[in-house]
Amino acid sequence: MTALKRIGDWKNVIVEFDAGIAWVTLNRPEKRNCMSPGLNDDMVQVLDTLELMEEVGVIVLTGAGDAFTAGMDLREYFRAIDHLPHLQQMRIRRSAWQWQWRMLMNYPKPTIAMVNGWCFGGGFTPLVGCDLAIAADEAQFGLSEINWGIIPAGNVTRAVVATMNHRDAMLYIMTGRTFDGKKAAQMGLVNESVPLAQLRDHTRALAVELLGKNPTVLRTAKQAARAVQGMSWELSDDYLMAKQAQARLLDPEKGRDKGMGQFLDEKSYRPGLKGYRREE
Ligand code: ACO
Ligand code: V55
Repeated sequence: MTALKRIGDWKNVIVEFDAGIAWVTLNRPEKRNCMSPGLNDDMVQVLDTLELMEEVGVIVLTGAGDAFTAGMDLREYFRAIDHLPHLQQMRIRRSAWQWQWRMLMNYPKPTIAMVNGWCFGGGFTPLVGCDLAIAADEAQFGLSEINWGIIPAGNVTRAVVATMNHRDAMLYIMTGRTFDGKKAAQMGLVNESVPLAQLRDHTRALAVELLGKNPTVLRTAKQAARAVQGMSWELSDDYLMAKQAQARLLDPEKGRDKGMGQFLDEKSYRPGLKGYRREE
């Protein structure tokens, strides 16, 4: 494994860089990486920073120790702010939603959630905010809100119904039962699950695959896949043609023309089977 280079100096998040991949690790292992206002503020800054770093092509979100994240911090994010004026509570909630879904869902670079362990409640929002997710077979997920007397808010319910089918969503929202990584993959909450010992290498391989794609086109494709979800077919068709025209205009490597030239003229590759040669 190549050496990871540490970037920045955040209290609650470790950011390491390695050959185009930024490994973002929620780092409160003694608190199972539960999300405090401080951690949320750090994550807003981390995502802002990585967005502009040319050398960062893919982001992997994971957790230190044996948790991905135990959800929102019941002490610091809930009880400690109960007595604050509503406007101050709203400000504290803002940094949570800001990174967990607003920033992640429209992020200009591909994002992968690498679920290494516990993933509860509020953890589902950044999980679903990431484009792709790989879990350890051993990871345990749960919508535990019902177990401590709240409903899954903070857009957790929205994230769940966007990824799980109606029966599964209802079952886990209403019971708070836990399920493992294999079950999460079977339900489509994550793309796949692998033994914990293979999780990092497996995730790296997916990240490297994404690094091989044209970044302008990849960004446009993933943002479009989110955007069309709220559109009629009429609007979506027009939007997608416009986005494709925009991507073509913005693409410095002129991928579309390269791809066609290498297939139709040179006959040097088959787009159904792999990508065009990007160098040259
Ligand atoms: N909020 C605040 N503190 C937490 C949280 C949390 N969500 N999760 C864990 N911690 C703290 C514990 O209070 C404990 O702190 P302490 O050492 O100061 O006493 C420390 O993290 C370790 O927790 P343990 O419970 O001892 O760890 P264990 O490995 O035995 O269990 C587990 C891990 C299952 C994740 C357990 O900590 C747990 O149930 N956490 C809460 C999960 C949850 O319901 N999250 C909220 C979801 S709802 C929402 O996010 C809106
Ligand atoms: C919850 C989660 C939140 C939040 C408020 O699931 C409540 C409970 C993900 O953030 O801001």
